[in-house]
Amino acid sequence: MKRLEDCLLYGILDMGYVQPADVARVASQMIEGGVDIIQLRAKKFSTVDVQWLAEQIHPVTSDAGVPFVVNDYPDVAGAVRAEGVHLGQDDMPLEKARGLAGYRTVIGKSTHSIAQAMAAAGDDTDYIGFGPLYATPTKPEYPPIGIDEVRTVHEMIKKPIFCIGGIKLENLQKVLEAGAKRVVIVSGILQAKDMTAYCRKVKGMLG
Ligand code: TZP
Ligand code: MG
Repeated sequence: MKRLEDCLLYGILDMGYVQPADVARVASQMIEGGVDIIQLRAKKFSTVDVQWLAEQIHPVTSDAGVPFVVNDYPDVAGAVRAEGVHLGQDDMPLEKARGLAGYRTVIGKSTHSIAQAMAAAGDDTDYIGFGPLYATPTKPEYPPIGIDEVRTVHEMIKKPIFCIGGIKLENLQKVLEAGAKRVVIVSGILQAKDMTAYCRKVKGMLG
C-alpha cells in the first residue's frame, strides 16, 4: 500500500459528478493515470448506499495499492476496512472517528485557514486538506482563500498538506509556484474527456 508521504495527487469520487454504477470504472481510470490516493465523497447518500459504493471501489484501489479514504462515514470506512477517513470542521471528533473506523485508519481533515490547519496539525490527524484556494462549484458555500498563504502553511506544518479547490491543469503551475506540493483535483478530473490522460498530465507536473 502506498504511503501517505508518497501521495501527491489526490482524486475524489464526488457523487455530484459520478453515477453510482460508474465508481469502480472511474476509480480504475484515475489509478491508471497515476492518482495516488482516492476518496469517496457521497454527500446526501444514505449509509447503506455509501457502503455499497465503498464496496465497489475498495477492491479496485486495494489491487493497485492505492489508499482509499471515506469522507464523513467512519463506520463505513471500518466496515470495508478502508485505509482512511476524511473529516470536515463540523464533523465528529477525531478520536470518535478513529474508534469507529479502527486504530490503523489514516485520518484527514479539511481546513479553510492557516489557524484551522494549525489546529488540525496539532491534533492526531495524518494529513490536512487546505482550501478552497479558488472558488469551486464542488464546494460552493466556501469563500476561496487564494494562494498567498500556501507557502506559509507549508512552512508551519510538516504533515502532508493537500491543496484543494478549483485546481485544474490550467492553474496547477501557479499553485505549485505558490508552494503547493500535493493537490486534490475533483471536477477537473471527473469532467475531463479522458480522465486517465488528464491525471497523467497533472502527475507529470508534481514531485
Ligand atoms: N474542499 C475544499 S474545496 C473542495 C472540497 C471538497 C472541492 C474541490 O473540488 P474541485 O472540483 O477540484 O474544485
Ligand atoms: Mg464532512
